[in-house]
Amino acid sequence: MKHRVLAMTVTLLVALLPLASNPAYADGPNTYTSIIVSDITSGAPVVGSTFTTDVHVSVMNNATPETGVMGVELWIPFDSAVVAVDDADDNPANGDQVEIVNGFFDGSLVVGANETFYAAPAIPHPPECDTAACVHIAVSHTGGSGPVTNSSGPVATITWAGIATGAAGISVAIVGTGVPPGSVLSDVNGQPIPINSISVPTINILDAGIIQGTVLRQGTMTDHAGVDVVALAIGNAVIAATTTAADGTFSLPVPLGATYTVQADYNGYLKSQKSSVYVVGATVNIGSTTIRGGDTNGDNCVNILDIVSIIGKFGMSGLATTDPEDINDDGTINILDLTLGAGNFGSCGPTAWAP
Ligand SMILES: [Ca+2]
Ligand SMILES: [Ca+2]
Ligand SMILES: [Ca+2]
Repeated sequence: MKHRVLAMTVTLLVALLPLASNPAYADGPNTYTSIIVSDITSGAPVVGSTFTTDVHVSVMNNATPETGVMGVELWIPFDSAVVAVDDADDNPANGDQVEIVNGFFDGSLVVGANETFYAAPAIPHPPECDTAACVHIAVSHTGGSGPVTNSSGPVATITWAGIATGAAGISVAIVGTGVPPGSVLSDVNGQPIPINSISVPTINILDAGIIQGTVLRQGTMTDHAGVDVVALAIGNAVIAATTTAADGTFSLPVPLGATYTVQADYNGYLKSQKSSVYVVGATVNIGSTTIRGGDTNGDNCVNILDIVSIIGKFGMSGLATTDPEDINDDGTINILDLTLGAGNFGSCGPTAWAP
């Protein structure tokens, strides 16, 4: 028996040797392509709010002649009971579009298709789009760098609207059965380039919690509108972003059951921050904060550099509200702005979340 086991082992090794030394296995294809749907780049994956993901194309050549990508056609199925595409052109008459972007292509974009199907399309399509909704885009470019041989970048940004809790079910349909086709890349001669891999995150839509609060600007002569407020998750990823209304109030939809840091930021002011905001109920009100003026150079401290730049423009008027030395946004740089800076001299943000 021992002899027989040994003989089988030897036979197996011999059988495996040609495979292991086959260069086609070791090196893979000479041209390697992938389609990557990014994780959430902004917004929040919650019911009643929107979030964005980017669609990236990547191509790498490891031998000459190199294959270049001149066209990208993608079919992106998703579960329309959970998410919908938020119309990029805000025109309901032509259905729901996504935003086609430069990045992978650097020339003038030529868009052959940009449409969302919530029912089986009338045009040739992959089988997934019979049962799921699908985003369909086709894009090429003229000018620029021509065929893309070794690069990775976005071709589209999709804004999704959360409709119900559950998995968004986003995927990329690669394989079509003959005609109708699946997603495909094209070279400059109109020949298809195989897609070697896809990468799509699992995105779950959650019930929304709301963080409410108020941000007032010290010394403002206009109103309290336009302060940027963000909710950050652990690791400082932006989960939700908004701006204040004229009375300084804001409302940030975020996924329930997590802890956030809320930051308020406005041109010319120190940041203010509230950490450890645990959103477990439907709405959490974190109260009000007053942000402190005088940080003209945006380094989140008020020091001699800021005072010098206010003095340097002292007496100027008719300025845009975006002028950083016009702290109180009245269009004039005068003693009121200098006093704000002098009063906060030596302070750095983020300041405590306090009235
Ligand atoms: Ca539209
Ligand atoms: Ca400063
Ligand atoms: Ca002023």
